Amino acid sequence: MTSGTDLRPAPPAGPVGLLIGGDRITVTAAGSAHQHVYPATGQPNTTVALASEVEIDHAVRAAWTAQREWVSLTVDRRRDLLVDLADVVHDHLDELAALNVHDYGVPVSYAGTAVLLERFLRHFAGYVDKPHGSSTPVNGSFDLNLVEREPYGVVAVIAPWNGALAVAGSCVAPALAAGNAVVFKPSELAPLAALRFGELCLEAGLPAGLVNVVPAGADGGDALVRHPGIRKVHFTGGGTTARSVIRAAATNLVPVVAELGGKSANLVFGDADLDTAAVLSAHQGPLMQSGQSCACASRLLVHDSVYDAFVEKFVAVVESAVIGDPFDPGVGFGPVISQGAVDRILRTVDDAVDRGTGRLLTGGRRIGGDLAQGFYVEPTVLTDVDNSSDLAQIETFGPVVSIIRFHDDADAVRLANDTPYGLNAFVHTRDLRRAHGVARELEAGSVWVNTFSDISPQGPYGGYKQSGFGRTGGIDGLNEFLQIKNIRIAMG
Ligand code: TXE
Repeated sequence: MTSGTDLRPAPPAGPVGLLIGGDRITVTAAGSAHQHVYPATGQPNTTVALASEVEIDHAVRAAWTAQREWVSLTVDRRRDLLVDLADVVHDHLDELAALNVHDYGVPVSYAGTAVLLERFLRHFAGYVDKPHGSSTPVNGSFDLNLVEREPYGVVAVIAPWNGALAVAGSCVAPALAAGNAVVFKPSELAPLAALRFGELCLEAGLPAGLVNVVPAGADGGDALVRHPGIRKVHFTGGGTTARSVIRAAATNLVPVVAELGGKSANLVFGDADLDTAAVLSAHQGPLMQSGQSCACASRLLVHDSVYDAFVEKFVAVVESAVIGDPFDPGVGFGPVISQGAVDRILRTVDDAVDRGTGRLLTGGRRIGGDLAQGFYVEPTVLTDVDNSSDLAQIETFGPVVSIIRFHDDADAVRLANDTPYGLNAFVHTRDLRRAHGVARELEAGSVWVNTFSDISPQGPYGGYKQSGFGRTGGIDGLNEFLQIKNIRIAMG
């Protein structure tokens, strides 16, 4: 391993427990636990108790008690508590970034999700003491008609392993700002940073039970969604799981917001700044979080006129990635989440090469040497990819990018939209008319022009098509956690 390993913060001593109503529970009724494996070494680093139906019920009950206390506080007090939480998160950014590394091996140089968490908290704290409702005149009467926006009460927030802190910011923060309590279920594969966030909520002075953190797998997650005390579900994860969640939510007809996967197109036009586009595309493609991001620009569409020149620049940037120990601040590329992910990613690449649906330009192998024990896969680029192939149509969720050639703007839009997903799209051009025109034609919830997916608390984020529905961020993200009541008062 490179320098810096002797400075690594130790993982939490196991067993890591649940946080329910302010209590830390390390032994669950079902006694189930997850042996957490550190992806950079393939070695176990701690054990995590997993919530069963019993603990889920405790968490929902604790949440209802805390929610009633939360809404008994005035809005200025609630606002100030969320600001205090943002301050406490700020004071612990390094610790949270280190826990992210222990969770899923993301390089400490990418502390993005911890920083996002603070930004979202500050943003949504600003909504708490602002008007949430309105009044309207009514036909044929002088009655007083109020349109109120009220919290649901207790909501479930379910996070994927690659972004628990980002989901804490984009989902838990607005839920609290709207007056709800939260039962927050991180993935069993990455619970550490989420649990620490729950403790920071207590340190900031939020009522115990307002944020309950219950690591669990599918069973615990299903019990949470089905619990009669849950009034809304915010799910972030893959489409297959989303279908299970939506079916379970139908039990009590509970509304669901789904933030799902993507197979985002990244369009490089002939007039683009190729050097900048190459750097942005490498970062947004195989390098950021080793491609384990819903926003991964995994389909790189390049205009004929600049194809050879751009591909050469792009591959050079990809091959310059600094690969190694995620705790080394100089490292930008870390492992993938598990052995299973290594196998799945390499199988995807091998299948494409064997079927002739893509030609390997770089990567495609597991990384050996002193990283052999970890789950490291080379940043991988294939060219001449068939856009209808599995490689181009199925989310790889790893450091693999497919390059596809296009001839004109219409061809680019057609290829980009030829996917069941619609989460992000990226456009590189100097032509303002083309940027606007293509952005409007792309079937994606977020379009990024000459930049990477720099998610902000202000901009609504979410999917078209099978990338999900509902939004996080901004007033749209807040309203996902408010329900509307119409009150009409007769005035005689
Ligand atoms: O998802 P999974 P993962 C997507 C990304 C990829 C996926 C990777 O594109 O598709 O997330 O994350 C819990 N009932 N996004 O592998 O397997 C499970 O324990 C209730 C999109 O974690 O779907 C975990 O906590 N819960 C996103 C969560 O569901 C269940 C950004 C997700 O698990 C369950 C980041 C069940 N039956 C990743 N089964 C975006 N769009 O912003 C599992 N879970």
